[in-house]
Amino acid sequence: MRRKMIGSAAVVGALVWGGLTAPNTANANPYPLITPSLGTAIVDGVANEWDLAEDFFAPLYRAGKSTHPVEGSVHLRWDAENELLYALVLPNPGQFFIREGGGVGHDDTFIKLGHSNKLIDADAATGFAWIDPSTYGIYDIAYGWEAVVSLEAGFYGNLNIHSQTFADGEDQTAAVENRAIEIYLPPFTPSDDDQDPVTPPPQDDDPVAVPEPVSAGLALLGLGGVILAGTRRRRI
Ligand SMILES: [Ca+2]
Repeated sequence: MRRKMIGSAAVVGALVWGGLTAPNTANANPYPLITPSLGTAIVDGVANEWDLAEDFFAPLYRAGKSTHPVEGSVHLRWDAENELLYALVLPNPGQFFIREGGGVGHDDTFIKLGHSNKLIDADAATGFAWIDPSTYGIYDIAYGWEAVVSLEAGFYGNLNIHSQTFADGEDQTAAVENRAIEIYLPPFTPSDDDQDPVTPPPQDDDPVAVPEPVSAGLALLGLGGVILAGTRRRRI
């Protein structure tokens, strides 16, 4: 019986200990593999602020099919505080995107949720910029593009990024896999540096003094107790 009680106490102790020391998972990211880099960018058609490896998010496939050739890459940064998603979309090295011409229009270059909720396309007056635009035969071309869109934090299962590229001698659709990939945009959580410091209560440098009369009174009470105890002891 005692062994059992000891065992139970040990289990309870372990639970308490575990509860006190378990990592705090309340703010843990549930989707780390589909979360873009955190940060911002400048949508100006110059991509030198991007880290292509660190910010890589997904490939672009011909016709949006992962069994087809890769035609480019999507790089993303998430500004959680302002709920802005920045994108850098690039063709393969040596290739280019078609801005317009040959049946391709500016509305063929876009970021959508699903097929109909367009967040931005190349016609946008702000929040979109081509990289190194020029011409090639009948085409207006560019070597990539930057864009920024406003999105609420959360999980999306249908991010659709699309551009037209030129490969194997003709224009090709380049899109994320199945034109719908998952992405998680974590909510903004202020870092410790952003929080207001806790102001400690004012401290009085002078030590707290015990008033003299009280101290004297306590001493007299103590002396009285000693005398009383001695008196009782003599009577026994
Ligand atoms: Ca830029």
